[in-house]
Amino acid sequence: MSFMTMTLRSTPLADGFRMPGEFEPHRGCWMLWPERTDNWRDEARPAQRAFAAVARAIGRFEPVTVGASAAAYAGARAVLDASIRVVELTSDDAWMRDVGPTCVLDRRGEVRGVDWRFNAWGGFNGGLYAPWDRDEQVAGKVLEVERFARYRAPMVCEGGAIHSDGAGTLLVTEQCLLNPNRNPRLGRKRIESLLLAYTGARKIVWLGDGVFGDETDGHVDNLACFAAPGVVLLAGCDDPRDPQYRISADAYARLMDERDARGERFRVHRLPMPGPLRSTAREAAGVRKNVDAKRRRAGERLAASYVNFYIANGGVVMPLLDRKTDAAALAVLRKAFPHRKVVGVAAREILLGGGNIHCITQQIPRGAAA
Ligand code: KQY
Repeated sequence: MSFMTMTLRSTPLADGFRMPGEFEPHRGCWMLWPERTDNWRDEARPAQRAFAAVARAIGRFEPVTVGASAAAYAGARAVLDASIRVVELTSDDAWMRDVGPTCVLDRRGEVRGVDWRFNAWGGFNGGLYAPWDRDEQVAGKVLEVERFARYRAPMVCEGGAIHSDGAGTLLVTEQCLLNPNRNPRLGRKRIESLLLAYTGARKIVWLGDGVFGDETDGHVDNLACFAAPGVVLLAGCDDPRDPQYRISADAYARLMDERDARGERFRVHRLPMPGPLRSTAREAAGVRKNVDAKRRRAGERLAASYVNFYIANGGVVMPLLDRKTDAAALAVLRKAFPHRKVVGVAAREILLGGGNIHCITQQIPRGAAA
């Protein structure tokens, strides 16, 4: 028996594999440990406490594994609950959604992983840091630990740029996936056919822009996601003076006009928009400057969204972002997920790093036991 992850030359679609919905059963969840002091303030300590709280909340529902570098391992082990598995795994930052594998599943329950090309959300054309070579290796390493075969996709993509309903539909944004800083040599048609080939989906539903100010160039996982096939949660905005208003209205209109892969219309639950939230002078001052990483400036609007939650087995772990809107968001999520326990985790420290709970997690589908 070989323990080396096999890299397959075919595609998930050709082999009868599909990307399941996040709401389908999980084997567990992977995360990474934050330590970049040029992205996480105050030596990354507040972010580490927030990540540990997310791991603890998800750990109530399913097994969690956290990858930490050799240098950070002992600290991570000390802060994370004993029930969380910590493995040595070096990365450039801590966004497992984007650098981890996108898992696909076949009818017999075999799980395999798609390893997208990663360029730190835009490479040298607006990307967030350089280098990113250690991030590039994360998906392959996770697949090796999980003993899953790997598909190496010939395009730049991040896990946060795609949502699947598990029934043939993929939700994406034009702002991100057609951005020239991802796949400048590929046109819309080729991008569509590669996305379908590597997720096993049959139809792509294109939204326009992502959340206002989202430094990922508008990842869909901050704007909209599936609660079930045909059921979408969307970041809403009620203030016509807010630049988010047009973005949310456009996404809603597109969803109303569209059908999913089964030919069904979408039912859309709108989540409230927190804030608008901005970073404070104290928060920005706690981040070390580095010419090779995006600068964090005081007063910048944060791309805050309640859509950036994680669906676990029997649970939903949502970001708490704004006392004025948290309860209303919780109520929407409870209604959309009547059979799951919705748990909130204080998430401002994650938001300050440019993402949220969905961005720092990656589920592994349960599949059938190997
Ligand atoms: O949206 C995500 N999936 C990740 C956010 C990454 C932000 C990097 N600073």
